[in-house]
This record gives sequence, C-alpha cells and structure tokens, in this order.
Amino acid sequence: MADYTPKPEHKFTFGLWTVGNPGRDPFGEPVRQRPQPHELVHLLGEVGAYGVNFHDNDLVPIDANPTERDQILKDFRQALDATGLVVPMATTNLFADPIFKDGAFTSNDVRVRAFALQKTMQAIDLGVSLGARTYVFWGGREGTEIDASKNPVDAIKRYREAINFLTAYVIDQGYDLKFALEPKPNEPRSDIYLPTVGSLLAFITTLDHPEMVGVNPEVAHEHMAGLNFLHAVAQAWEAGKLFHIDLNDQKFARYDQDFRFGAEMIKQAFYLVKFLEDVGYTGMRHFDAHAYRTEDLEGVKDFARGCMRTYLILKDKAARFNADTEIQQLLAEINADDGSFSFLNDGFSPQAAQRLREASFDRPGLGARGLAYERLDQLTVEILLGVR
Ligand code: GCO
Ligand code: MN
Ligand code: MN
Repeated sequence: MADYTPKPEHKFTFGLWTVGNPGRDPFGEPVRQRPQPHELVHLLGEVGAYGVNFHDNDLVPIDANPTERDQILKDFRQALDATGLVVPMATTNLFADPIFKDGAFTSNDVRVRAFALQKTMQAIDLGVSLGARTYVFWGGREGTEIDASKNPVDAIKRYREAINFLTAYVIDQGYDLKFALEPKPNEPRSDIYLPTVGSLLAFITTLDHPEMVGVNPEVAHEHMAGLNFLHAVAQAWEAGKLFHIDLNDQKFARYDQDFRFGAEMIKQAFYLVKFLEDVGYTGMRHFDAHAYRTEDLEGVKDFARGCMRTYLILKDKAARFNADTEIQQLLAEINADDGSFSFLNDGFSPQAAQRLREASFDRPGLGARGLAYERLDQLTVEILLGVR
C-alpha cells in the first residue's frame, strides 16, 4: 500500500484565504469563524502542509494600526517557527476594498492606479520579509461590466506599466522574487482582461523584464471557460513560464467553485498530476480552494487533507500508468518511427525539401490505420478505478 502522507518534499501549500475561508457566498452569510492567521498556520501544520501563502490583508487587515500589525506579525512568525511551515508565495489583495471596484492597475482613475502600486510595493516588502520567492498577481477587478467604460488597449497598457514598475522596484530593492500572473476569464468582473494562460504568455513577452515573470494557472479558471487545463499548463511549462500553480476543481462553465482538488474531474486531475510529476515540476503545489459551505473547522481539515491525499494517490496512479507494460506497448506503437523521415529532424534545408518533394505516402493506408485509443483510454480508466 502506497504511503499518501504529505511530506515537505511534496511542496503542498495553502493560502490563508483558503483554509480561512468562512463560507460566505453571494447569497449567504459566513458559516464559520475566520481563525487568526497564526491559528491557521497551526491548522496547516497539523494536516501536514509544507507552506502557507497570503494576501497582504489576509495577514494584516487593511485598517490595522502599527501596534496591531506588529502583534499579528509576531504571532505569525512564532507559528511558522513552531510548525516549520514556510512562506513560498505572497500576493496583494487588489479586489476587496471598494476603491478597487473598477480595477486596480487598469482603473481609469490615476489615483486608484497609484494606490494599487503603492499597496503592492508594501505587500511585496511584507512577503519578502517572510521569505516569499514568488509573487502572484491575480487581477480579479481588472475588467469591465460595460465596455463603454474602459478602452481595452489602455487597460493592457496600464497593466504592462504596472508590472514594469514593479519588476523594476524588485530589482532596485535587490529582492530575489519572481512574478506569477494568474488569469481568470470572469468573476468578480463580468469580463476580466488577459483571461487565459495563453493570453498572459503573449503579454509577458511585451514586458521590460519577461525573464522575471511567469504564470500561475488555476484549474478552475481554465475550466470556467471550458478549456483544457493540461494543455494550458503544458504550454506554460514548455515556454519556461510555469512559476506556480493553483490546484482546485470545479464543473465546467460554472461560477468559480473552488472545490477540493480532485473533487469533480478525476481524469483531468490525473493527467495534470501525471504531467507535473513526469516533467519534474519543482515548484509549489498550491491548493487554491476551500471547504464546502457545509463544513465546520474539522471539515476544513478534511478538505485540506483531501487535496493533498488525492494528489498523492494520483501521483501513484501516474507511476502505475508509466509502469504498465500494456499501456507502454500501445504508446510505443503509436509513436513508432522507422527513421525514414529523419532527414526532417534538423528542420528546413533545400536538400530536405527536395527529398520531401520526392517522398511517397500511403495516404489511404495511413488514414485507415486504427490507433487503439479506445484500449488506451480503457486501460487508463481501469487504473483510475483501481482495478489495474
Ligand atoms: C480567485 C483567485 C484567487 C487568487 C488569489 C491569489 O479566483 O479568487 O483564484 O484566489 O488565486 O487572489 O492571487
Ligand atoms: Mn480562483
Ligand atoms: Mn487562484
């Protein structure tokens, strides 16, 4: 029986806002008390997490005075020391306060944009002081309900100026910090700019310091748009831009459900875990999800344990898939290459083009060839269902 106990090397992290989520939704009041940050650190230590992440105001409320702030930080640091938890990532809350109701970096109001920059500089300082090496940007309010209100080209330009300003700030401070931009198609805005992993990858190439900036894809966000999350993650990875990942689950095309990892789409979760493990992703496995609204604090622990346990079970299933001789045999057949086109391996040359011109193909034969994907998929399903 495999061991599904979370260990530090698994790099499982949670946000204060995830296990601290009080279960409020647009129709209902909180169902749980929100524990203090240091209490949440102890909760995460108890369930076996590696690290804890936070928005500036998850830790220090936006209106805290300096004395309150000092006490909160002291308690938080003590809890980190006591549990051995680390802070790998931090981020800014640029969405909760009414000042951000029409955006932060993309607001039409220059005062709001400046405040958002100031708030982020301070939050970066806070995150770095607690050890963060990755800084996430999720532009939840960077969007519109009515497109008459904002020029979308201006919005992208403003977003770029903000990220450029902040990468320069990080360099100027001498911080060892990378940025991970997190796309989401909608919610809380009707439409959010830079809605998918692909659009952010393109945006990053236009920045002053693209080498400092990658992406933080989230399962639920691509699934809200009905997209294939594995493909998005693979593209980010291939571009060297998978700096962080938000794991959770949800049904396609719904609101942002933020369910426990693996709660809904086991097959997608399996291919994702298999991908991360196969390519040797060494970053954080961050669970950006929360317990159902039906749960009390014990249920929150069940939720957190479940995220990690399901990840480890799927990791075990991926190892089984990789070791399954029938599956590997099928994959070898699908990818068989007799070397007759190796002259294409180095790309274009006039000689290669000439040889290709002269090549002949059994088009009907190739088109008629069965690929045995039915068998391959059934074998995969049987691994997932535990009979293989
Ligand atoms: C959401 C987002 C956020 C971000 C978080 C960190 O849909 O609410 O996923 O949880 O990940 O703000 O930037
Ligand atoms: Mn989300
Ligand atoms: Mn997220």
